[in-house]
Amino acid sequence: MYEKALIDSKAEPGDTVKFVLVDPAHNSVSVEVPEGAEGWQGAMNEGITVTLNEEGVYVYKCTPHAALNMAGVIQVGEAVNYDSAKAAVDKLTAAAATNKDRLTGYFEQVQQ
Ligand SMILES: [Cu+2]
Repeated sequence: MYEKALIDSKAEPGDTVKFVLVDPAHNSVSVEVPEGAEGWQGAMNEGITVTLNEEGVYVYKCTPHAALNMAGVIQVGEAVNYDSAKAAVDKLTAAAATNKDRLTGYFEQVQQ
């Protein structure tokens, strides 16, 4: 599991987030990023470092464990893409088989 996976976080534009692999068979892939921001596609069994340059809400998941709702939320500055981020969270949650309240619980902590 990633050190920071499944933990909501608030960052500032330009901050770097490092996903550290501490357990095999995971990755980190962005699902929703603010307009103008670059998404990321972490390889399986590798950590990834991403720089979050744009303000907004970033939603990410672990591809092989999306069914477990293994996903997270990072808020960078203002939540300028709140609605589209919420839509991404709702979509991931609807597709998940278990832990239905996990990601929505993180998203509830996003400050508007
Ligand atoms: Cu995983």
